Amino acid sequence: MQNHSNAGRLPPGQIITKKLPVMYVGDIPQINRTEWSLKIFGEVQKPVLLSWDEVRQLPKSRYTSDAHCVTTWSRLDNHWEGVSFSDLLTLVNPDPTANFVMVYGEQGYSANFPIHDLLRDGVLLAYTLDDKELATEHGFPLRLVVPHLYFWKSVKWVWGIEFLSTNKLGFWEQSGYHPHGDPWLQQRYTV
Ligand SMILES: Nc1nc2c(c(=O)[nH]1)N[C@H]1C(S)=C(S)[C@@H](COP(=O)(O)O)O[C@H]1N2
Ligand SMILES: [Mo]
Repeated sequence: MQNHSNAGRLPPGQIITKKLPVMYVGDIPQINRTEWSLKIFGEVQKPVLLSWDEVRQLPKSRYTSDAHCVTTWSRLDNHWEGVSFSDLLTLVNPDPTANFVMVYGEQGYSANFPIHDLLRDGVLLAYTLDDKELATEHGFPLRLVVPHLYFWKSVKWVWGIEFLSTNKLGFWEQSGYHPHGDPWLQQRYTV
């Protein structure tokens, strides 16, 4: 399946898939945008609770990136649109000691990051995929996209972003997934 233009884009041990599979634990939550909000809290100067309209009024970023699932599928060239993590960060002004971030999704899902990973190009809180409103199963209304880490880190149905001075482990990271998850280094599991 790999053609010339994909050379060097596939991390070791990965296989290309054409369609983006749907992966989740628990149930697919049905979220009403008018009742939904995004909470940004923790070690910050100014915690915020953003409504859907407020999120949509923030600067819009677009980024095309590849998704690499730890179960070995990769889907190339996903077109995402949303708010960049750096734009969200300026709203809350994190404390200088806030070197880590936990991102929370519905149903107890979460993923942990060193803050510098989220400040890289292409890290978005996305609301469209391939020019269409995010489908329910892909994380409607808002999902995280962190293209340079395994896709389990790209939390769907995001409701919260917490800034922390110490690193905690997220949902899968507590169950033996690698705390960092770099697909180029095959940081898949720790057990
Ligand atoms: N809230 C939540 N986010 C999640 C998951 C999940 O189970 N719950 N699964 C993760 C995993 S393992 C992958 S591979 C991607 C899959 O995203 P997709 O279903 O849009 O392809 O979502 C990630 N984000
Ligand atoms: Mo995954």
